[in-house]
Amino acid sequence: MYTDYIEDIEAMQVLDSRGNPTVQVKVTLESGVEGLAMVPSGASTGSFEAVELRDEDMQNFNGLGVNKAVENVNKKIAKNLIGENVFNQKYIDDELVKLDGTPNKSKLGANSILGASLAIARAAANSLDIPLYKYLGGINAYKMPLPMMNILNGGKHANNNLNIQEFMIVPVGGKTFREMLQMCTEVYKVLKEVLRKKGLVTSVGDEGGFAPDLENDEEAIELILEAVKKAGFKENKDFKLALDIASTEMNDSAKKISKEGYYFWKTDIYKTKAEMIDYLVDLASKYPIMSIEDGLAEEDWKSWKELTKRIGSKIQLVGDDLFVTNPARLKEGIKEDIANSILIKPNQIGTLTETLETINLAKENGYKTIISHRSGETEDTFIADLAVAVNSGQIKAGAPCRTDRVCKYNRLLNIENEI
Ligand code: 2PG
Ligand code: MG
Repeated sequence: MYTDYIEDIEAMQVLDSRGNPTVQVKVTLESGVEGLAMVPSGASTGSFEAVELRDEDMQNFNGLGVNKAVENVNKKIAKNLIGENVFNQKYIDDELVKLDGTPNKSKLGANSILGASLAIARAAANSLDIPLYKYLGGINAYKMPLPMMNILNGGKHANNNLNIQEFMIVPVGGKTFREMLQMCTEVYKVLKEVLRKKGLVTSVGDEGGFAPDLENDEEAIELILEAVKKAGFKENKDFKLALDIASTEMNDSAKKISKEGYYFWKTDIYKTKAEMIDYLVDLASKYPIMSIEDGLAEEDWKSWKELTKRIGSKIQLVGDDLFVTNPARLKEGIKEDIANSILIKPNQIGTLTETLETINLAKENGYKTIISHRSGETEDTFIADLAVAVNSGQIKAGAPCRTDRVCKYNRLLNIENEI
C-alpha cells in the first residue's frame, strides 16, 4: 500500500488570464514532495454550477477577491486533511464534500475545494514520480484528444457584435496531436490575414480567438471556411466546425423580454424557441458543423429534446450549462434523451472524484466527453493530463494564442511525445 501523508496545505490568491483573482493551492507531503493547482473561472456560467466564492468586498478587486476561499483552504480544509494519505483521493474528496455540506459547495466555495482536490492529485503523482495523466489513467491513458479550437470569439467573451460565443475548428483529418495542432495554427494564422485584408480588427477575445465586428454570425463561419481553404485544407475532410452558442446567456440576459425565447443581445434580435431550433438545424445543414454546444438554455429541456430528436443522430449536441459536469443533471438528461455529449469542467462540480464520476456516467451511456478550459484560465495544465487520462477523445482549450491556452496544447505535445 502506497503512503505519503499530507503535511501542509497552503492557499494563496493569484491572478487568472483576465486579471481576476483566483485560488492557488499547494499541498506538501511528508516526503517533501509538493503538488500545485490553480483554479479557472468562467464568464458564461450556468446557474447550476457549484458556487465560486468571491469576497464581494468592493474595495478590493471590485468584489472579485478570493481571500475567503483562500482562508477556507488554509484553515478548515487544511485542518481536516493534514495527516491523510495523499493516495486516498476518493476518500479525501468525499471528506471535502462532507465538510462543505451544501449541495452546491456554497459554504467553502468550489474554488477552494477544487484547488485542494487537484493539488492533492498532483502531489500524489509527484510522490510516485510519474506524470499526472499516468497517475490518473494508468496504462489505459493513451488516447490523444481531438482539439476543438476556438479561433473566433463572440458572446460574453468578446466586446464585438457576434452573438455566438465560440466558433471552433476541429482538425478531423489530422493523425497525430502534433499534426492537428499545426493544422489549427496554420488556419488561425491565415484567418488573421483574411481579417486584416478586409480591414477587420485582429485583436483577440478572452480565449485567444479573433474578435472582429462582422455583418452577422454566419459571416464568421464563412470567414473561417475561407481561411481553411486558403491554408490548403478541405472542409469536412480536414476540418469540421464546432459552435458554442452559450444560449443560456441569451435566455437570461434577455432582461427586456420574457424568458420564453432567445435574445441575441448584441444585435437586438429575438427568436422564439421554435425559431431558435430551426436556426440551429439550418446552420447544421448549411455548414460542415460536427458539434453544437448549448444550442439551447440550461432550463429549456423541452426544446433540447426537440433539437436532439431532429439532429442528435447526425451531430454532436453538447451540454455545458445544461449539465454543469453534474452527475444528477446528466442522469436526468440521459433519461430524457437530451443531448448526446457533455462538456467536462472540473470547477463546475468542485472535486476531481465527482468529475471522474460524471465522465464515467457519460461513457457508460454513450455520451461523448469533451474536457474543457474556462474563459478565465491560468498556467495550470491539469485538463490536458485529464483529457488523456480518461481517453476523453476531445478537448476544448481555446485558440493557439495566449499562454493560458497554449500551455494546455504544449502539455499535450509533451504527453504525446512520451506516449
Ligand atoms: C464555455 C466556457 C469555455 P466560460 O462556455 O464553454 O469556453 O466559457 O468559461 O466563460 O463558461
Ligand atoms: Mg460552453
